[in-house]
Amino acid sequence: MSFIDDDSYLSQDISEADPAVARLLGAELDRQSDTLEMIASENFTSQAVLQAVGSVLTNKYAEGLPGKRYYGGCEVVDEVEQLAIDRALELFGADHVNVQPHSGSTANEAAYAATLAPGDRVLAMALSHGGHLSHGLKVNFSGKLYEFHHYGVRRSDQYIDMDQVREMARELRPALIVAGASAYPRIIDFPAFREIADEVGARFMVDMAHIAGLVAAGVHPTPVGIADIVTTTIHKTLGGPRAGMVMCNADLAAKVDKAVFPGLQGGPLMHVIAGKAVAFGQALTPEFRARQQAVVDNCAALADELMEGGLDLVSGGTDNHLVLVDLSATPLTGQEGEDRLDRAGITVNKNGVPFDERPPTVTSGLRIGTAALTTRGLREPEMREIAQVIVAALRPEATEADLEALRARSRAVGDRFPLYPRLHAGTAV
Ligand code: DSN
Repeated sequence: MSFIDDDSYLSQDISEADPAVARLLGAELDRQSDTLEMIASENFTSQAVLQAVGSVLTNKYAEGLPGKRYYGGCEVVDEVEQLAIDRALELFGADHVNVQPHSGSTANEAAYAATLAPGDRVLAMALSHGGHLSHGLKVNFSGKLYEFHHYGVRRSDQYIDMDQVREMARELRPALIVAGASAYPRIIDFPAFREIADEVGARFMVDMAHIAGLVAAGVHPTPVGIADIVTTTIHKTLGGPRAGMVMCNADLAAKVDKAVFPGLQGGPLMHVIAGKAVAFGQALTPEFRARQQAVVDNCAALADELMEGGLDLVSGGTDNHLVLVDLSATPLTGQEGEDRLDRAGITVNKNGVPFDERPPTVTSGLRIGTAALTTRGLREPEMREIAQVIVAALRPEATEADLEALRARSRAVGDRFPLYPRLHAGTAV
């Protein structure tokens, strides 16, 4: 039997092996194509990354690091991981990187393990002001293992309150200060954080997950070389596979590597590390840098048009890839806003706004990002049109029929920018 006639367990196409899952994969491809994806932490990764992540590297155990593994047969995956490491270092200019963390949370866990002892004091941004659950939320491992305290944004302009950061740092003398956010639309002043950390003798960590692509392209100041340790995901603005990594100064290298393995993880996901290598290679190109600039320009155009339409934005605008719409002055909650935009063909998430009086399950805000649609090819004219759709959908008097018409309008915008045409045609592996 020739290979191509082989219909054994190992060679069956998913459409034969598991029609139920195959149908769902097709349905999700259609959903992503037929709607406008504006969740600020999402992106479309390249077909090349999808191929790497769907490769035979998923079969391989490779506990350890390149050249120092606990398994045989690692000569190929050693080269893969070394490529990912070399490209990450070229992209961000760090002393050291560990590319094995499975996620952003694991990367943060490793960074804490490398810099803290259980019970140590940490100062980080409050989740309710735009931080992240792995920055010390009580029900998260971070909040259980370490003594987190939280700073926030000023009521007056909703920018990070650096005076509060300094006062809290002086009073609490934390072992670590963390900067980084999942819902903050402004540039973070890393040198100002560093100065405070130095004054109180704290280590300084940055979780740049949301802005990593902007940092790689030089359209947001880099924390690398300023912070002792920098964590990120790979799949947000950076546009790679769903995963994380940790970069650090040379003095923390061994601690970071040990924290990741054997501290937190067993075998690294070599197929995902191959996807990281591909994504970093793509991020080193001038095309990627131009696209990251477009992400920011698109977001500025979106913000401008949303405000023109009468919506309030947290901090009055944006410097990066996301805006936070504050619905407090409208009759709508964040949940209702999310539902309405969903019906209008635009996918976003409800999000708390600073000093929100509604619970996190409802919220008074919407987080809207431009990374995914920019990758898909949309530019400022489309962003302005989408902002008009958003404004119309959030009008209190908008009816079901209006939302239906807006959905058709969103679909028409998206249809001008086909997503993964080769996957739709079934010609890609
Ligand atoms: N869940 C991510 C986000 O949406 O920002 C952060 O991990």
